[in-house]
Parts: sequence; C-alpha cells; structure tokens
Amino acid sequence: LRVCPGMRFQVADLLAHLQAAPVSTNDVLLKPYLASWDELIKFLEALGPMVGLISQEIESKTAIIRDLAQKAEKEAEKKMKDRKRKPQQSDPVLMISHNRSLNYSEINHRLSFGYTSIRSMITWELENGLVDFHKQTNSGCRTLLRLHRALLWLQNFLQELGKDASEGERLRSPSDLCKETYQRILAHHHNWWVRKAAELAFLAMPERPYFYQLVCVETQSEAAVVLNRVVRAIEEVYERNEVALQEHGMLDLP
Ligand code: 1Q0
Repeated sequence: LRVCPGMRFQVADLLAHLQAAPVSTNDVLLKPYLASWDELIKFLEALGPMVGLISQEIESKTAIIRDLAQKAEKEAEKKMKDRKRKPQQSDPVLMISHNRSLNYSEINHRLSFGYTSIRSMITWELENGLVDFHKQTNSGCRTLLRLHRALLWLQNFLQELGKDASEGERLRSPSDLCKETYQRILAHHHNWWVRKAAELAFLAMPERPYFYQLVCVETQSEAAVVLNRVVRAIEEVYERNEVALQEHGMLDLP
C-alpha cells in the first residue's frame, strides 16, 4: 500500500487497525476497532462539510463506548486499591495496571474484563445489568450494534466500488453505489430524517478520480487491489462481531 504524502487519511492505517482487531478465535479488540472508525472519520473529513453529520455521529458513538470503558477501568482500579492488602494472584482486575507485557494466560484474563473486547464487553454489561433489551439506553452493546450495521454497509459499498464494469457497461459512480448499497443495507435501520440526510450525503460523494487519489491509486485495477484488502479485513471483524452479538440475542437491541 502506498503512503499518500500530506494526507490525514491513510488507507494503510485503516487496514492496520482492522487487522489488529481480531483476537483469539472469535473475539475482536475494541481499541483497534474504534481506531478504525477514527480513521474513517478522517476519510469523511476530506469530503467536506456535507458529511459532517456522519462524522459527528460516528464520533459520538465511539465516544460513548470509550467513556464506558474508562468508567469501568476506574471502578476496577478502585476495587484493586480496596483489596490492596491481599491481592489475589489470578484476579483479572489486577492485570490491567501491570505495565509489563502480558503472557498468554494474562491476555486471556485481560480479555475477560470490561471493555477490552466485544465479548468481554457483552459479558461485563450483562453482568452489571447495563443492557436493556426493551428500551433505548446508552449501553456499549447497543452502541456497537449501530457501528456494526454501518460497517456492513461500508463493506458492501467498498466491494461494489472495487468491481470492474460489466460487459458493455460503464463503471458506476461512487454516488450511485453509495445510494444503492445504503438503501439495501442500512436504510431500514434509520428513520425518515436520517434517510433524507443520507441522501444529501450521497451528493457529496466524489467521483472516482478523487476517490482513487484519497487511497493513492490511479486506475480502477489498482483501486480494486486496495479495496479488496480492506473489504476482507472488514469481513473478518464484521463476522466475529455478528456471531458474538447474535449468540447473545443482541442483533435487535433498541
Ligand atoms: C459519503 C458517505 C456516505 C455515507 C452513507 C451512509 C449514510 C448514513 C447517514 C447517517 C447519518 C447519521 C445520523 C444519525 C444516525 C443514527 O440515527 C443511527 C442510529 O443510531 P441511534 O442512536 O439513533 O439508534 N446511527 C448510525 O447508524 C451510526 C452510523 C452512521 C454512519 C454510517 C456511515 C459510515 C461511513 C463510513 C465512511 C465512509 C468512508 C469510506 C472510505 C473507505 C476508503 C477505503
């Protein structure tokens, strides 16, 4: 992957975050997951103020999860201080404050605590009664579900963008692909106002040359290579999150 000089958005960074997220056989680390979204915000910023609403929304969703994570860490620290006199060797809570690198079993402990991964978040929030299955709250689980759905849209959009034109046809515009995939994947999760705002955002979608320049390629076939790598990385993360949420009946959290 090429580095684009002077650009805030770097597709190589996006890919690095996405690839750093999968952990164990079925889990996803939240830090790199959220960092991927930070990188996408940088991409959106390059598109100008028309899509400001979308970046704001992503920012607010990632902030909710990060705030919850911070709160959980503080609670854990407090608990640890309370128990200072008699620390238990295998207490997962203790592991977080260790600065040295962790060994394999310690990583597993870490993974069973708070907002480290999607699965630890689900467990933590269920155990602490933070997930409401009937009404809207600001749980990490329902918030992640919103990002999760948007990621499926992104995967489909980038996949379409990477495809070559079919026989005798011209390449379709990013704006059209954006609109088509949005209506197919994401629109039914959004209310009327949001759908209207999305339609406005499609108009801000640049033509292919501008898009290629943002990912530092010149031709469709070069773009296809880059996009396919991103799509595959998204797929891995998306599938793991989908299974974790589905296992806990969390695919429809209000
Ligand atoms: C130009 C890009 C067009 C993007 C098309 C998607 C349009 C989505 C419009 C959404 C507007 C956001 C307003 C709020 C929505 C919320 O109601 C909704 C539900 O949350 P809640 O709390 O009300 O239940 N929130 C969401 O669905 C969250 C996610 C929305 C953002 C989805 C857009 C993802 C954008 C990704 C960046 C595209 C860059 C691609 C570059 C890749 C380069 C290799």
